Amino acid sequence: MAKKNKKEKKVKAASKRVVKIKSKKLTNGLPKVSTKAFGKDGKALDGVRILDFTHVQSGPTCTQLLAWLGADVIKVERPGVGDITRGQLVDVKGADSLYFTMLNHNKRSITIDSKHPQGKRVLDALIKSCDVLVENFAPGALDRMGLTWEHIHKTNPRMVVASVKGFGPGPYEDCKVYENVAQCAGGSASTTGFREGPPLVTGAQIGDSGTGLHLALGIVAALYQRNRTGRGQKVLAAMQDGVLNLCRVKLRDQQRLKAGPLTEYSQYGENVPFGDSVPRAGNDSGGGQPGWILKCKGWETDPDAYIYFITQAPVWEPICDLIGEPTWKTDPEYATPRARLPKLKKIFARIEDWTKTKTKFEVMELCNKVDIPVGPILSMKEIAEEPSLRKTGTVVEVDHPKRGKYLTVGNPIKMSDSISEVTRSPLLGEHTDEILKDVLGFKASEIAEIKGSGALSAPEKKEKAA
Ligand code: CAO
Repeated sequence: MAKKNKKEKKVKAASKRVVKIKSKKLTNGLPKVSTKAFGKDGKALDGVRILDFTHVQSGPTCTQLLAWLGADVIKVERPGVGDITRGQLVDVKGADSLYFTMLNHNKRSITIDSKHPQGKRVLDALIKSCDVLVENFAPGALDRMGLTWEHIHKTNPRMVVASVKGFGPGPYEDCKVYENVAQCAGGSASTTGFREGPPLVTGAQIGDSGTGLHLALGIVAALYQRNRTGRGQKVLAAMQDGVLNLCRVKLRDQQRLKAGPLTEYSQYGENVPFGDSVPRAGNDSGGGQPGWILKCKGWETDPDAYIYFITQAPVWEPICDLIGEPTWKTDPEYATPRARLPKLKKIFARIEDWTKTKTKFEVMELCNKVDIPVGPILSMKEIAEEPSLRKTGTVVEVDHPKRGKYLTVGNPIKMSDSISEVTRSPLLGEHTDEILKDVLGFKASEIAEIKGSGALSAPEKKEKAA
């Protein structure tokens, strides 16, 4: 009997193992499917803690996004000063600037002098308790603080160390870089603007915010890989690389030049020869469907009374009907995309005669009814007042204790099971005490010692000699 029992137990244990293995196979190693309502089971990056050593725009864009996705972001700032943007482009005296508040939502702030021995002690404690360090200091600055990759990796081998730099390894790797430098070095400026004019930078912050987005993706991927390997890694997003990635289609065109002129550029229709590098293409569309910006009713006084109009080939007939040129539907001079290419300037001038009789919103309505792709040139005022953007949380009103209510751009990435709420940016050092106590577990006596050392406060200003 005892023997039988033993055997039964063995079989049961084996079958349990099989069930376990089978169920693992069934769920692909993932936990059971949540039964909670979508949006009620936490956030995508819950449990991830970020040591945010970023400043200005590129780095803060990245960590703000991670905070919206649920990470606990602890922003380390220099005592007394903080992120330099707090005091840049100030519009409300005594309050953090919009430059700062709009890039640092959902974060906590601690002030630490990273070069003070007690400051280093706090930083090491943060390195041990965080999953990711994100920084965008000038090249070498992190090393000069003593926070080399070797030191960080030894202190916390699981930590991901993510950096924005202006350039990757190469001749410019030591350079300090701001937005427009990156736009120029990444190929955007040389391909933006009109052929007869100088290179132009664009209003979209593709160097700063664009690179911050690239870095955020690298961080999330590194955290995913860490689930398998158990270790952290370095993640680098160089601003030149980020801009070039966004200018990918222009490097495409550079290579197409070898095969002959770029026929979709209006320069081709105007019989202007191409040189040996991609020219500026004004408002030509980057794809194979010709497009241009056209005046609408009121353009004489309203600088934004314009519309982007795309003469997409499949909707050529409705375009002809709308603008009152029905014969162009069958006229061999206009009926095919190839026949139209050399006449784009004339065609757009004719379409503009029509758009000038309507507001940009009337053009939008009429064209969309027949599937013609058009884009009204929306001013920032119009965007700020657009009810649908408020409804989706893309434009959000936030309350701030020192500046009152202001508008910001919320999380542009909408997830059905990780809902972002936008909370205000922290005041300088607002969370220093709670981080020392609750996150790092320092005792009251240790906190007093660290604070007493001056590592967390601004050096007192020396009195001026009489
Ligand atoms: N405690 C003590 N020192 C601190 C500190 C802290 N909490 N935080 C920063 N510092 C120190 C740094 O250690 C550095 O000192 P050293 O030069 O002695 O090493 C110093 O502050 C200045 O840092 P920085 O060189 O990064 O700042 P900067 O204003 O001179 O340059 C920028 C700014 C943006 C040009 C440079 O950081 C950079 O090139 N970053 C990488 C590219 C980037 O992100 N550019 C986008 C900026 S947004 O347009």
